[in-house]
Order: sequence, then structure tokens, then C-alpha cells
Amino acid sequence: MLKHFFLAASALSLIACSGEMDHSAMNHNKQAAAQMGGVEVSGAFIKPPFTGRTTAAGFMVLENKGADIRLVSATSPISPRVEIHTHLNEDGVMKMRRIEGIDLPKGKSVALEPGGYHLMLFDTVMPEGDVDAPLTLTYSDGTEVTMIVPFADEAPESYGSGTDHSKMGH
Ligand SMILES: [Cu+2]
Repeated sequence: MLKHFFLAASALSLIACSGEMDHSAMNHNKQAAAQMGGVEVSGAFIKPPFTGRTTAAGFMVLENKGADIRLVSATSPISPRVEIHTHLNEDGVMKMRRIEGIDLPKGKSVALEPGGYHLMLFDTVMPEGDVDAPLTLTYSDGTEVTMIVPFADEAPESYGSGTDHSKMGH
């Protein structure tokens, strides 16, 4: 279904938008990011389920270059149920909690990263022979952005290229 959105390149997060797509921008060095609805997504990856398990997790950095907005949901054809989660420290124990969304303040970067915000993909069916999968993010203004996200156990090496993550909000 979304196969036609696949892009050649080696990239970390190959991005495709649900509407138009700017190939030149994608082949550019900043192809790991897409600007849709004012939110730039970079370094997205899905950590596959552990052996014998079916829960995968999605991570990325969301940089909001537009007005205040909120990530309200995510979907993927590889999972019937994708939830937005955070980690909370409860009496010294880190626990995951489902949350309704993630506020993305204007001008800020918010990281979905291990130990923090993340997407949880339940009952994941790994696409056979595939190295990536579509992931659609829905924002509070109704904007939907579909990107092609690679599977990786940890953030791709060049995750931070072009961006100094040490200066990011977390
Ligand atoms: Cu979780």
C-alpha cells in the first residue's frame, strides 16, 4: 500500500508524507527529516520485539517549527494497536504509562527515546524480509504524516548528524 513511498537512499528514516512528497528534499542530506505540519521528524526507528515477544517500540525526535501542537496518535500496518507511552518514576521504579498525547511546544524538540516518551506497537507482525515499515503520526490539528521507519535495536549511528542532540530538551 505505501510501498510507492519507498525511497532509495541509505537513510535512517525515509520519510514519506501522506500528501505530496518532495523527492529532492528527501534525497538531500536532511532526508532523515520531513517538515509536515510544522513538525520535523528525525532519527525515527522502530525497535523490533524481543524474541518470542510481539511488542515493538518507536523512537524519534520531533522538532516543532510551527505553532504549538500535540502528537495525538500513531498507527502502523504492522501493529493493530499503537499507543503513546511515557516512563514515570513511581517510588523509585520506572513504569510505563499510556498517555493521551505529547505536547510539542512551538520551537522545541521533544525526543521519544528509551526511558522516556515512546510509541508502543502491540501485536507487531514483522514484515518478512523488510527492513522498514510505515508509521503514521497524527497531530492535534488533524495533520497525518506517514513515514517509512527503519527497524533498529538502537538509534542509528548518524542519528545526531546535523543536529546536536545534547542541546535538546531532554
Ligand atoms: Cu511502552
